[in-house]
Amino acid sequence: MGDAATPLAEGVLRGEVRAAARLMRSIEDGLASAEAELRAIFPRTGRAYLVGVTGNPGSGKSTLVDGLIAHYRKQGLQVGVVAVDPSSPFSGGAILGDRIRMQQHAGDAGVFIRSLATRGHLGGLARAATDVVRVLDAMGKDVVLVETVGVGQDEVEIAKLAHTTVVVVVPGLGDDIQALKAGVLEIADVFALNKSDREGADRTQKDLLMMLELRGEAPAWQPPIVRTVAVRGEGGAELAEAIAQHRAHLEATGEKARRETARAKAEFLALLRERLVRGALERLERQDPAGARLDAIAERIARREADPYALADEAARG
Ligand SMILES: Nc1nc2c(ncn2[C@@H]2O[C@H](COP(=O)(O)OP(=O)(O)O)[C@@H](O)[C@H]2O)c(=O)[nH]1
Ligand SMILES: [Mg+2]
Repeated sequence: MGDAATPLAEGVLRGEVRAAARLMRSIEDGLASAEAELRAIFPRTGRAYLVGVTGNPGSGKSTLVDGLIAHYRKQGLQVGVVAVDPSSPFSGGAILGDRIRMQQHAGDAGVFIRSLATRGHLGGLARAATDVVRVLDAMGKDVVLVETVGVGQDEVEIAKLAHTTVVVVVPGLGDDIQALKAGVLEIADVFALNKSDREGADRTQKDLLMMLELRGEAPAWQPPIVRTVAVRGEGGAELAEAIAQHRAHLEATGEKARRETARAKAEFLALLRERLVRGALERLERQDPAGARLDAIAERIARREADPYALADEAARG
């Protein structure tokens, strides 16, 4: 400890908000200096319980997250929140709305909320989200809630970070329930059927149940469907209870450790891929500092002067 080379890590491990905010900014900006700090905090991470909340825009994710924050704070737990919305500009719509919805917690030192948007992340949004969650973990947050819009591949990647993933659905899906992306359904550990004050909640619940039953052989964990009216705080306690039960299931079956190992493998492979590609591109650049080497390769392939297999082999070997 006391390593002057990683001043932000020192602050983060002491739970300092300012150091955490600065490190998150470096992560989001893709600064190379962030990596040393992340390495320094890594041994002190792995304590936080990660809950993903995913679903379509407007389904009530932020309102539900707000209720969960209040619930966990009442239990005396420290809470971190990462709201990921790649579709919104940094200062714009959804994220600003999220901030307003969660601002009742703004003065609470036991809550840290961070938004992530589209700015230049080197390793992509999933990479940045992983690292930001890690900072919250190192700060001593007991629970970290990750809100993502359930649309793209990036979001499904981010959802895989979580120990428990809550998929938020709303009434009126009706026959369109198939429109729920199969990938999103597969990651659901708990369903929140939000806006249950609206017409069609019974029908949607039935459709969801049927779809779950169609999945064939009895799974070790059947995702419960919790009806909520997030704007009125209804069903929040039941949702937290369903999350707690899923956590107990993961811990009792050894599945929690298996998920963590699977996640570690995916992260290692992603980093390895990134480093190998970066290394190869750097070698190409050294051969031609003007940066024309990559273009020259592309042109040779396009003109059928060389095949991409051979040139990729050559570039990989260096
Ligand atoms: N009628 C109704 N409206 C809700 C409910 N939960 C959230 N809303 C509203 O739905 C809108 C979107 O909510 P928000 O939490 O921002 O959704 P997000 O985009 O998924 O994060 C807001 O106007 C909420 O007030 C609910 O249970 N019932
Ligand atoms: Mg939101």
